[in-house]
Amino acid sequence: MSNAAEPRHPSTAPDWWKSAVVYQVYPRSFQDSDGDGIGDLRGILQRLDHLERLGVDVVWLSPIYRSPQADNGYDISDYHDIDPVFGTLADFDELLAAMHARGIRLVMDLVVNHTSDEHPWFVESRASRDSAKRDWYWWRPPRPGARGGDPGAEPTNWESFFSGPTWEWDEATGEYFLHLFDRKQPDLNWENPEVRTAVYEMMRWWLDRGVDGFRMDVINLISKHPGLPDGPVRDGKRYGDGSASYVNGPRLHEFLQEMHREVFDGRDGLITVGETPGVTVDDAVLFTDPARREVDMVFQFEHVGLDHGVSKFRPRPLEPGELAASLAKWQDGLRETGWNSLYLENHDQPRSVSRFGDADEHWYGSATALATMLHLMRGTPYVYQGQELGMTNAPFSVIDEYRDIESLNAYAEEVASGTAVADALYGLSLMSRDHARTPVQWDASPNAGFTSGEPWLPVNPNHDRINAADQAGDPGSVFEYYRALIALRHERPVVGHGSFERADAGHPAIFAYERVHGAERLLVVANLSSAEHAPAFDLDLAARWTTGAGEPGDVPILTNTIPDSPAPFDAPLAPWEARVYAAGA
Ligand code: TEU
Repeated sequence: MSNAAEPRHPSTAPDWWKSAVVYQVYPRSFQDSDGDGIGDLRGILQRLDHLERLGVDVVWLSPIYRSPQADNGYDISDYHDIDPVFGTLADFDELLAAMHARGIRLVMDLVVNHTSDEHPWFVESRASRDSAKRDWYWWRPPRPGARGGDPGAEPTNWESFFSGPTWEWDEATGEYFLHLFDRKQPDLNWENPEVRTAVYEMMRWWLDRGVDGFRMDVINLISKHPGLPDGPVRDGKRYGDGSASYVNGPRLHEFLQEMHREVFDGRDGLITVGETPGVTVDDAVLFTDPARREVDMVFQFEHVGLDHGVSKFRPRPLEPGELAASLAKWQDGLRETGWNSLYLENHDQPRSVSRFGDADEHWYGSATALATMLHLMRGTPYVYQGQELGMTNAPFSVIDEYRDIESLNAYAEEVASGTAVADALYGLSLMSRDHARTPVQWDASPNAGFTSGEPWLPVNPNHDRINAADQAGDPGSVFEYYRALIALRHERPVVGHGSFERADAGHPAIFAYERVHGAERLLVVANLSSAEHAPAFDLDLAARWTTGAGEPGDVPILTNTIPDSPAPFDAPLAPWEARVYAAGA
């Protein structure tokens, strides 16, 4: 069914990305081509048929640059080269050309809040206090009166995203450097114009090579409040919360607009997405208002933080309706101006069918109902590798099975502060980033077709029943359902360009919304629970969609029930049933 002979012709409209679907490749876990157990660029090349068949328009590639891999490539030591574990620049050029030949655009991960501590910029910066690059990073003396290296002597009390303080003592030059993430990820000082010039030059280098845009890692952390004040210490916490000093910092919009002028002006057909933890709806409007010329869209974090308890690794169960309420709030907030990314998964999040669905009792239903809900909202949907197969969380039960630096640090800190091992492991079993990082399940063979060697992270044993080989071409599969959803966005302008109006007025587990674009209308009704529920709607909507037997609106154009049932829009929904109705086109 592949249409490789007739490549799709990507739209050239300035907002083409509104009708596009992005697929994220985490290269380490996608496909290994050389048997070292780690995915690589030539592996991606081998699997382009899968992406083309799915119908995605853009691939976002997580970092493949040269890196010591302390944070799986989010610690870059050379922005102008490919890490040998992933391949070479020649492999990269070949992959890019092969994607373009199939009408697929390629977006690079741009990690410029920090570099690796092994980047030559940082090596030079740390060499001496009067190094020409000293000021490219954040160096500070110990707290007045304290002795460098002693606990509490750090210049601020901030806690790192990866546990422990955000400061690392450098004995040789007698100062601390700032790292919001791991100690091997020192933060660049964007106050220094030389840093910004170097970053923009690097971005142009990749665009000149042919890439189609950037996903900008934690881009809303690049501007720090230069005073670097201490943050509040919350209950039960050892360190302070410094986020007020670096989330959406004072010069952020200035930097993004400068980047736009220096890098993107005069180049067409690109896509830019800012990863922005802690962003509010109002901030997101500013980032993505086209008139402000910053970024096309953001990744906001509200819905993936709903289940965090006192910490990410002490999660709480969600109430029915919480997820939909949060997503609908973002739909409303960006209804006039701005644009959002639609995502439930990425390489930092647990698998959505395990987290928001019912992977045990209603695996197919919940994987497809969640997909329906997400893909037909206003915004640009992102599919994370394996999500289109309904991949689930890993069944890891001992700490030795985990690899992720965030998980390992959080576990060590929990156990050191008295948490029972079983409780610390329970937190990881729900929230570890490694759940997203087990190898893609291509087939039922011993390593799921991912590698001929020993995979760097174990393959999920359920690959014998959840895998791409079984699903492609099977009309009752999660994969084919995703394919249909992606096709709907391409075929119907209402999906990319329509308005959003929430429509349900009954049980909180039912999420229903209407999309309208000119005469074209779409109604999505999804039961996001494992119980049957009858929907209720506001009256206006009922009047618009009760059209009488045989009229459009009575028969869903897409349903995740097997076999399809021609249910009217107000018929009760089975657990995790989702239906999509169309009219007027
Ligand atoms: O993540 C930034 C981020 O804020 C979080 O999602 C983070 O990964 C963590 O889960 C907080 O609990 C980006 C990248 O996506 C992530 O993989 C990197 O580790 C991080 O930045 C540093 O570059």
